[in-house]
Amino acid sequence: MSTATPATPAPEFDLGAELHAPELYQPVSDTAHSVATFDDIGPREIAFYREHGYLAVREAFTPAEVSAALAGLVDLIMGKNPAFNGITFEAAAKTILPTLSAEQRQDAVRKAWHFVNFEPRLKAISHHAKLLAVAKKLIGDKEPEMFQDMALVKPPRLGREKPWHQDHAYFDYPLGTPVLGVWIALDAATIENGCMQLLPGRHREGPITHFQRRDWQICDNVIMGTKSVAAPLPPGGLLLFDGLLPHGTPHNSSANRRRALQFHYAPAGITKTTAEERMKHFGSEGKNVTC
Ligand SMILES: O=C(O)CCC(=O)C(=O)O
Repeated sequence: MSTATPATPAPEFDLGAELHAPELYQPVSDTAHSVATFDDIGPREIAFYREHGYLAVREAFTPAEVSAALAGLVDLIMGKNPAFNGITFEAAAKTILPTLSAEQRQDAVRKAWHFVNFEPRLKAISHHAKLLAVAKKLIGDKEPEMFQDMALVKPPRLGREKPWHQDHAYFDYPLGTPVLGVWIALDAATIENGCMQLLPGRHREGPITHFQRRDWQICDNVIMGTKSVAAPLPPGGLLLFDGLLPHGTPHNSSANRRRALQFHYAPAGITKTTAEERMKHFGSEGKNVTC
């Protein structure tokens, strides 16, 4: 694994926001199953993905591809494309944003959204031929269509948790649509800086009720005490995961950056359903459950 990327020293932030209970992220193992490259994904790996709901690829992209994607992301964050306004900052940094230098603002960003049409270097990685070929296999040999692009930045010390959830709970696609999440590490992702944690195999249990708490999430009580698998990755490594796989990432408690890209793919041409229909499966209304 390559060295972690430390941040420029930034002011102390008031984290104020609810920090999660440490017991929510207790990986029993940091050995998410992985292969070295896209070329190593054959029928056995596809079968592993179907059974466990994920597969990691340690060296999916070359250092040059990672550098290009990172440079594209940093340019967007630094405001080099004035037409792009898809940056969201960490809530805890909002009040002091005007006092931060451009470099320090980089370490206050939480998310960048909908950027592929503004930044060719990010479009290139999201449409990488080997990635699309694997995506096609994982969604049932259908042409993949990317329907969501985001960068998840999780700044040092400041980057908040992304509570446990199933991505399908956010998407108005009919249940049964094969949704593939692709999470790409641009920095070394470690347990300390908030790499992905997963509940392997639990995608096969179907939708789990979500609640609006720290986020749109699975109830903490459902997760508390459950052993997870962590998926640390080197820069250029990626995680492929099923849209129904419960996953989450803890607060970045380290001094290192954890910048990642996340893309979602589904078969091209799927007709979307409605939010009401989604909530029948993922919402709590009428289900006699509390959180
Ligand atoms: O990168 C992260 O911290 C979490 C990403 C994630 O699970 C999501 O946005 O759905």
